[in-house]
Amino acid sequence: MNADSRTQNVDVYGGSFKVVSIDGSDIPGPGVIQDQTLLIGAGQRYDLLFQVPSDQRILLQSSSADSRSLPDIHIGQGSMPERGQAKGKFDFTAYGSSKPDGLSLDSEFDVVEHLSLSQKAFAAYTINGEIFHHIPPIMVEEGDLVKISMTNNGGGTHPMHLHGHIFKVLSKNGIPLTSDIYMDTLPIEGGETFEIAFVADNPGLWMKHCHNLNHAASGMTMMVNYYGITTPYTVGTLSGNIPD
Ligand SMILES: [Cu+2]
Repeated sequence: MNADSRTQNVDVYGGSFKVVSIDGSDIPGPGVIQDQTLLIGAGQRYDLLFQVPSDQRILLQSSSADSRSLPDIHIGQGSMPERGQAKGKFDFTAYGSSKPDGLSLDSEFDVVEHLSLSQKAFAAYTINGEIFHHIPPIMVEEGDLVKISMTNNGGGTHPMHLHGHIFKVLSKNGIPLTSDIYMDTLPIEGGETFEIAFVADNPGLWMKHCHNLNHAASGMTMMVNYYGITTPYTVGTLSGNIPD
């Protein structure tokens, strides 16, 4: 499943299932769950594995109060499951198991950055109080181990997406994750702080932005740049490019 350019809350009714991967990265040891709501950030992808009952269908229903919510999805045949409030909110921070892979809060990081996500007047969405392209890039060397903490100091959800890399989610609100979760887009709700880490193994000039695209277009966009990589292109309408 994926969302569109806005975050979706998807209720799953009528059968047990596993979340086997997020953003294309497998989750080790996924457990069987039922009647859960999945918060799927804009740009995220979830892979679900169902046990379809013989006499009842599975229903996936977006509960976002948004005219652009996803259409209902029916799987299997038989009676409709009872709709209503899903019993729990899927918590990826305590789902699956851990296979130590050398990347943890105890790792020695070459680059450590903090990003404060917020907003200011005129509906501008900011990172560290600035909007693109006034936000300084995060500069890395190939091979660096990079840790970024991000706090949503405003309202709403910011699904923060990094191009060119997948990152490991290390902690939420200071509490280390008990499983190995890799993503390329992490939804951060108001008041939440996450720490993520990645290996700088793909030299380039990469966008890091909120995947709620009207937030991205309103400032919440920055770059992760490798030293020594340049581009002839410039940012802004003077270049002749009109941003969408
Ligand atoms: Cu956002």
